[in-house]
Amino acid sequence: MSPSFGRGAMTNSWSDLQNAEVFLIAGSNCAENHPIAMKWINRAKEKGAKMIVVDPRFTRTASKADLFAQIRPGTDIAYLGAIINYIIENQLYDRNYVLNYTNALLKVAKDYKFEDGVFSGYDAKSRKYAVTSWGYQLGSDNKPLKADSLEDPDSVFSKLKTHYSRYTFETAEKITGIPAVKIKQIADTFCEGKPGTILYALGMTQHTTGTQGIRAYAVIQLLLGNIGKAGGGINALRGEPNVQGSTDMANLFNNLPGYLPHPINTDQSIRDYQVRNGSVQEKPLVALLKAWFGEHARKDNDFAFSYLPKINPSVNASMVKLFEMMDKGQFKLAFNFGSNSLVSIPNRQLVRSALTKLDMLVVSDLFEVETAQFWREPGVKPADINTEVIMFPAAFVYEKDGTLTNSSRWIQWKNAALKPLGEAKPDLEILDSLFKRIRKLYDGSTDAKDAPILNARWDYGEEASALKVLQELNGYDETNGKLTQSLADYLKASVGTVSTGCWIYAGVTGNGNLAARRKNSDSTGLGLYKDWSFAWPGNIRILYNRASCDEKGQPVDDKRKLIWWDAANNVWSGNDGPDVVDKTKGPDTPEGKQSFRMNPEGAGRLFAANYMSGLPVVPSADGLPAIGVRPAGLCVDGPMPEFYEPTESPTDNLLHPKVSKSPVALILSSSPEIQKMGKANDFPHVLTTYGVVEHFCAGGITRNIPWLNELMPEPFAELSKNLAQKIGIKEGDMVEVSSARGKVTVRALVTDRLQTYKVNGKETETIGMPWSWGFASLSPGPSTNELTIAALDPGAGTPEYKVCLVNVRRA
Ligand SMILES: Nc1nc2c(c(=O)[nH]1)N[C@H]1C(S)=C(S)[C@@H](COP(=O)(O)OP(=O)(O)OC[C@H]3O[C@@H](n4cnc5c(=O)[nH]c(N)nc54)[C@H](O)[C@@H]3O)O[C@H]1N2
Ligand SMILES: Nc1nc2c(c(=O)[nH]1)N[C@H]1C(S)=C(S)[C@@H](COP(=O)(O)OP(=O)(O)OC[C@H]3O[C@@H](n4cnc5c(=O)[nH]c(N)nc54)[C@H](O)[C@@H]3O)O[C@H]1N2
Ligand SMILES: [Mo]
Repeated sequence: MSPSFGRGAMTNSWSDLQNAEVFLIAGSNCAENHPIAMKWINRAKEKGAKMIVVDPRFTRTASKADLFAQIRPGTDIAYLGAIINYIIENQLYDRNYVLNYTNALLKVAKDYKFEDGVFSGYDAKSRKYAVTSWGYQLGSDNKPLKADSLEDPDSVFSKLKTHYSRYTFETAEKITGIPAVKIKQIADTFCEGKPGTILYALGMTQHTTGTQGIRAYAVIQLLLGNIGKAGGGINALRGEPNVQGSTDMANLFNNLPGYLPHPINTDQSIRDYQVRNGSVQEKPLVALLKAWFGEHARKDNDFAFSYLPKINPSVNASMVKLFEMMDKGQFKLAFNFGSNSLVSIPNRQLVRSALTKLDMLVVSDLFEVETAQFWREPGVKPADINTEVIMFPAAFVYEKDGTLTNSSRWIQWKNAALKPLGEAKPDLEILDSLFKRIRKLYDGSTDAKDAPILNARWDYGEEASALKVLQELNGYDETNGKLTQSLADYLKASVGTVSTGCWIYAGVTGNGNLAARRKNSDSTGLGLYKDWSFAWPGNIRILYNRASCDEKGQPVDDKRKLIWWDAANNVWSGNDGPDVVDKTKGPDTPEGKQSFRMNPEGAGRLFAANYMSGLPVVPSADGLPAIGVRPAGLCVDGPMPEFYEPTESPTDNLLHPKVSKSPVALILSSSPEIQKMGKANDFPHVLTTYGVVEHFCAGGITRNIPWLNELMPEPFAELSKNLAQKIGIKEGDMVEVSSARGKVTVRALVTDRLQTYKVNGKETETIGMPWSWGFASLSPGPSTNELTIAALDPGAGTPEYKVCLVNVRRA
C-alpha cells in the first residue's frame, strides 16, 4: 500500500462543493491534482460563489480565482492567525454557533500557559510536551466548568483572543510576503460568504506544522459556524486513489482499523486499554478481535487481546522513520507494496542507504519501479549490494474486484473488467496465498507466540473474495452468523456479540452490497446522492450536520436543509442521515444538543483540550485506575495553532526568534552524514515541490505511458524572472539545484508564476520543482527528493516536502 501521510477526510463531499458561497483553496492545486473537484467548484461559481486561492505559485487553480495571494511556503498559520484575530476583534463570528456548538465557554486549566513560543509542559530534553496542563478546570462532577460569558478571562474564547492578538495583518505580511491589505481582503471575502468551505491538500499538510495548519482551519470554520453545513466544512482533497480506504484500514502506524488507538506496551488487558482510551473503545476493539480471531476471542481470554501486537508509544514508526530504522539495521525484510519509496520518500540518500541494509526486499508493483531496482541505479555497484530483491507483479485496479473509498468517505465497489496480464495477481490473492503458506509453516506449533497466526479467522474462500473481505469489515452478529444490518444495529449490540473489521464500515454490506449502489438521482438538489455507494459512518454525507440546525433543531439555512427535529414524530429526520447521538433524543435533551458527538465535550474544539469525559467522581473500591467514557483527540504540538518557521528557513521567527522552529518537530538526525542541514547563507532560496497533471506521484505508471511523457517529458525548476536575471539564466537553460543533502540538474522554466517577495523586508525567492521522476522507466529523470529534508510533523509523521533551502546556478 502507498504511504499515507496523515489522516483526514472531507467533512462534506465532492458534490457538496456546489453548495458553497465562498471557497478558500489554500494548499491544493485541485485543477491539476483533483480535476473532478473543479466541476463542482465551477457549478458554485456559476451561481456566484467567490474563490480565494493562496499558493506560493500562480497555478491553474489560481487562474480561476477571484482573489489570489502568493505566499511564502510554510507560513500559512501566520496569515490564518491574523484572520482569526480579525474575526474575534470585529465580532464577525457566529455568536449562536460559538456559544452552543463549540467549547468557547469552557474554562481552561489555571496552569495552562503560552510564553515565548512555547506551551506549558515542554521538556527540552525529549523535545516533547506533557499535555496535562492543556486541560479544563473541572467541577466536582469531573465536568469542565462553564464560564458565564465569552469575556471570562479563563474561557477558551478569551485564551483564543489573547493568543491571536499578536497576529496582526502587518506582522502576517512580514512573515508570509502577502500584503496586509490582501490578507484583509481574504478575511472579508471569506467572512462575508456563508456558507464557506476550505479545501486543502499537500500545500498545508507537508510541513512540520501541518496538523496545526489544519487546526487553524478548524478554528476559523467553527468561529464562522461553517461546520456541519451544506457548502461548508473543511475538505481534505486526499491523494492516492484509495488513500482514504487505506487510512480507514489503519495504514497508519498508531491506529487499528476504524481509527482505534493502537494498544501500547503497557496495556496488559482490555481494561488497561480502556483506562487510556475510554469505555467507548471497548466495543469496537472487541468487535475487531472477534473479526480477526472468531471463536478464539472469548470473554474468558480477554477476547484474545494478548494476540495483538503492542506498540511502544515513545517510538514514532511512521513511514519515513521506518527507513531510518531500516538504515540502522533494525529490519531484515521489508515488503514494499504499491509504493515507489526510492522516488517518493524525502532525502533519497536515506532510502538508498536503508535498502542496502536489508536481507530481503519484496516489491509488489505493476512495473519494475526504481525501488525494485535500487541496486541498478547509476553509480551503484550491484556487487556491493547483499539485499535479495523479489518482485511480485501486481494486477491493476481494473483487473480486480473491490472497493475504493474516496475523500467523501464514499465506499465504492467495482467489478474486475479485465483479466490480469501475464503472471500479475491482485494484491489480495498475493497476501492470501502468502498467509496460507506461512500458516502451514506453523502447523502443529504449541508456542504461545504462534497462536495469533494459527488462530486467525481467515475465511475468504479458496480464491480470496474481495466481497468476503468487505463483509468482514461490515461485521456479523456473532450469535447467529448473520451480517450486521446497519451501524445502528452494531451500536445496539452488546460487547462481544458482534464483530466488525472496521466499525465505521458497519452497514456497508448489511442489506446487500450498498457500496455497489449507483443511483444518481438526488431529490434534495444538494448533491447528497444518498443511494450512490455508501458513506461511512452510517451513510451520513455531511458530518456534524446537527450543527446545521438551531437550538430548536430546525435548519438555519432554508436553502440548504440537511436534517431537522420532527417534533410530531419525536425523531431526527432529514435529507441526510442525522449525525446525532440518538435519533429519538430531541434538541431539549443533553444528547440532542451535541453537535460533535465524537468529542468528549460534544462540541467543536477551538482549544484542543486534554479531557476525558465520564470519569467517575468516587474512585473505585478495588483501587484500580478509573475508566472514563471518551478521551479527546490531542495535538502533540499544542492546543492552539502557533506559527513556527519551517525546519530550513530563510529567516528567524518574527513572533519569537528564540523559538524559531516547532520545538517538537521530528527531524531525522541519527545519521548526520546522510541528513545534513542547510543554512540560508549557503542556500538562500526556498524550494517547494508539487505534482503535475500529466504524471502521477512517483511516476511508476505514468512515466511508462508514452503520450504522457510526450506532454511532460522531463523535470524542471521554475524560477522567477528576477532570479533568472540575477543568475544569468534564460528559459530552457540547464541549472543545478542543490541543497545540503544533494543536487540535481534540470531545465529552467523562467516564469511569472513565481514572483520575488519580501520576508521581513528582505527579497526572497521560491523555486518550484515537480517531483515525479526517477532513474528507471521509459522517461527517466533526476528525482527532486534528492534535495528534500526528512523533517516530520510530530503528530502525523508527514514530511516537510513543501519547504527546504536550496541554491541554484547555471549547470
Ligand atoms: N495528476 C495528478 N493527480 C494527483 C497526483 C499526481 O501526482 N498527479 N497526486 C495525488 C496525491 S497522492 C495527492 S496527495 C494529491 C495532492 O494534491 P495537491 O496537494 O493539490 O498537490 P501538490 O501539487 O503537491 O500541492 C498543492 C499546492 O500546494 C502549494 N503549496 C506548497 N507549499 C504551500 C504552502 O506552504 N502553503 C500553501 N497555501 N500552498 C502551498 C503548491 O504550490 C501546490 O500548488 O493529488 C493527487 N492527485
Ligand atoms: N518531493 C515530494 N515528494 C513527495 C510528495 C510531494 O509532494 N513532494 N508527495 C508525497 C505523497 S502525498 C505521496 S502519497 C507519496 C506517494 O509515493 P508512492 O506511493 O511511493 O508513489 P506512487 O507513484 O503513487 O506509488 C504507487 C505505486 O503503486 C503501483 N501500483 C498501482 N496500482 C497498484 C496495485 O493495485 N497494486 C500494487 N501492488 N501496486 C500498484 C504503481 O505502479 C506505483 O509504482 O509521495 C510523497 N512524496
Ligand atoms: Mo498523497
